[in-house]
Amino acid sequence: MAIQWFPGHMTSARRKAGETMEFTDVIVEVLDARAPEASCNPMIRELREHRQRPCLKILNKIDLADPAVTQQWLDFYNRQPGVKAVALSCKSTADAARVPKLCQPLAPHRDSTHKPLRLMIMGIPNVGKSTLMNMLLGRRVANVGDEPAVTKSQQCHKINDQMTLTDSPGLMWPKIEFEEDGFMLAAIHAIGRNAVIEEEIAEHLADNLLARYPERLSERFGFDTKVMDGVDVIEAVAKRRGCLIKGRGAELDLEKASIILLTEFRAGKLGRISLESPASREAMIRDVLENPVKPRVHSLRSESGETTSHSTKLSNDNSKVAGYDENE
Ligand SMILES: Nc1nc2c(ncn2[C@@H]2O[C@H](COP(=O)(O)OP(=O)(O)OP(=O)(O)O)[C@@H](O)[C@H]2O)c(=O)[nH]1
Ligand SMILES: [Mg+2]
Repeated sequence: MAIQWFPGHMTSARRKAGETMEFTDVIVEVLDARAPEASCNPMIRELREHRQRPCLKILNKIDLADPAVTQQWLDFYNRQPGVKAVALSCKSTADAARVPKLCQPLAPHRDSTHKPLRLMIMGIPNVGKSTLMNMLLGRRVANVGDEPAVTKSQQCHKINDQMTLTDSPGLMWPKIEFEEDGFMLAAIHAIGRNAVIEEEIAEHLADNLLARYPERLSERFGFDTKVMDGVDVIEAVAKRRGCLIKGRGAELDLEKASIILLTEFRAGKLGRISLESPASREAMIRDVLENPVKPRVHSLRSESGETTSHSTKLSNDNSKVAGYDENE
């Protein structure tokens, strides 16, 4: 089941972003370094290309991403016209302090001794935009939190006489083209809980980790991953951590195990991990184009070995799959 999440407030946020962009000199686009292209909103690129605005791409949360892969992404983005890419952690004062100096050369026409350079921070939810805003201002002007869609409206502040900064709400886009991107976005916690099923996200994350960092799973949870698939990993986590459904004997609580895997991945407990690299992304896109209708049935086995189709479970639970919650 493909993940889509475009809550109501994002329609107005998108319109407002388009309006503000007219009066912006440089777009500071914050991406998640663990999944830079999956977290790169095509709608933001369209808006910025329409207005021909230069862009500083910040691959944020480098403390959680694989350094070698982050370097590959920097090389990838720094080849794009009108783009400068850096990798940093917005939680670090020293890293955040580099941002104004990196933006200035991107708008050489703007003489900031007379007119302040106007920056707008954009990006998908929960990537660290408001954290950056607060760091640059040296005080807490915006709420931050490890939940997507904390910021619901724009706010502009003066950093100094030479620079202003606008923070904006996290923006998703109406249709995520590649199914795998939806799962990566959910794994990094950019998608609201109402639009996802934790077990399914964890299963995809486990598949990704098995393919890219199997040793991290073994180190963290102490099992041998050699003949495992994603579902096996969730079951093994449940066994290792003693996740049992109350009153149901030895039946494993796979939901609880899924949440453990997701939480520990998000907190960096499995080490620094990148969910995609330029090469893996190219291969993923090639695969989708060559096999356009390749239905992927997600199944979580019960202890008895009986298999339940996850897509059936999903389609019967409208509250979980709607993803278009106007009130969110
Ligand atoms: N590990 C790590 N966490 C970070 C970093 N930057 C931000 N965070 C955390 O990421 C979470 C989201 O940060 P926010 O600044 O609220 O993100 P946002 O992009 O403004 O999110 P929305 O307002 O929901 O769009 C918070 O828990 C931050 O503490 C970083 O460099 N490393
Ligand atoms: Mg915010």
